[in-house]
Amino acid sequence: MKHKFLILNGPNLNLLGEREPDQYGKISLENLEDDLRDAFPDLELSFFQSNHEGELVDCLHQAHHTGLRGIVFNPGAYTHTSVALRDAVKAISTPVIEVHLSNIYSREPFRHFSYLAPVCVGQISGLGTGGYGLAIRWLISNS
Ligand code: CA2
Repeated sequence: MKHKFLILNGPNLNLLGEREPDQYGKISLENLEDDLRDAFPDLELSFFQSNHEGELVDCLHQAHHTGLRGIVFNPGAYTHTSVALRDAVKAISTPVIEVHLSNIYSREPFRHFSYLAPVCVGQISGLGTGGYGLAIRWLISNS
């Protein structure tokens, strides 16, 4: 049976590749998803992106019931604002890795704080789209 993982992306990440390439790279979210499917053919990867906080909360709750081995989550700007997403991650037993394309610690001070980091198993920040694959590799070996 294939191990299942969820790749979850928050607000504005649907714009990936279309704007701000210097900050977030040139690859679209669709191409990133295709690249991950190609890189991990033995896994069952599911993908979800939403610009709505409640939909992300719902998705985390559902993940808890679908036998996932792990979740790779880029919460976008909700990283710095959302107690609701922190509570949702804390409420599920599925391990979650927080991923950021940019190095949030080299940017504006308001991005240096993450509500989610303390309830995630770890955080990858600043390695571009490569961070998603690294997070999956860690989850394969450790979850
Ligand atoms: O570096 C990251 O991955 C972020 O999670 C991206 C968020 C930002 O608010 C976080 O502080 C760090 C912003 C996502 C915006 O995505 C865009 C992608 C392409 C073009 C415009 C926005």
